[in-house]
Amino acid sequence: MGICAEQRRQFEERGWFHLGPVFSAEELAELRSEYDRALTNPLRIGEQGKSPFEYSPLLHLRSPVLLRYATSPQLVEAAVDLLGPDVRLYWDQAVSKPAGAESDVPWHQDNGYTPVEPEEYVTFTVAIDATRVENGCLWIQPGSHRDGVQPHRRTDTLFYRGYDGDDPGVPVEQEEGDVLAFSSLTMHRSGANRSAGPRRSWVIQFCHGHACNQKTRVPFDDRLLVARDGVVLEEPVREREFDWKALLDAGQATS
Ligand SMILES: O=C(O)CCC(=O)C(=O)O
Repeated sequence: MGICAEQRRQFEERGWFHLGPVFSAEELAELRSEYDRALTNPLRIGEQGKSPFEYSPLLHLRSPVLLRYATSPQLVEAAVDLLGPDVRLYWDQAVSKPAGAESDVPWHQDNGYTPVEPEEYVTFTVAIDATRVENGCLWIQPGSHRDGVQPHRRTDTLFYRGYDGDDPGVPVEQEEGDVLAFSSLTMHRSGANRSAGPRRSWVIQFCHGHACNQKTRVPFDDRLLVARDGVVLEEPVREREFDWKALLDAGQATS
């Protein structure tokens, strides 16, 4: 399906766009129930004195159903349009804010964690529930992707902080099933869930096929190649074992 000219313009100018509801109602129902199943035993991440939200990395390794959705042509074709003909599934993670979860995800750029080269990759956030300001939707600083990677530091949670200024950004609400696409350089955060219902999101990231770790120069050929020469692969391949346990042991539990 890919992206249209207006979506590309928004990506380039503001750093994000709505890809739209790419899954049918039946698909979304299957995805939601599999997400809930995969999210048993999540990490609980909370700022000091605030109630936590739930976090779980790499659902696609735990569920063949979620692997199928994460590598679906609807997402991969859009990633090819944004990144080029060779694309890898770089990472995925669940961020689930149950009713009353008070903790924020602080301002950050996704490339403020592991330094990826090329620096711009893409994040797709699937809204499993509609997101609103009240239930902790994403907030974005428009155009921040044009300022390059900012220094980030660890917070007292697993998440990093890359901005301390007073730019409030703009809320970016999503309808149920909407997929929000944004740059790995776009500064974003999310707030508390003050509603009575859950706010579940599934974050899926794609990088260039030839991407590597900017510091170590090690290529990300341990991540699934999902498109080659612009063609979505029916059977994604990885050239090298993905030792995700070592990453998690080293404290890299977020993208
Ligand atoms: O879904 C959220 O609340 C924030 C997720 C996020 O910022 C991220 O995964 O990088």
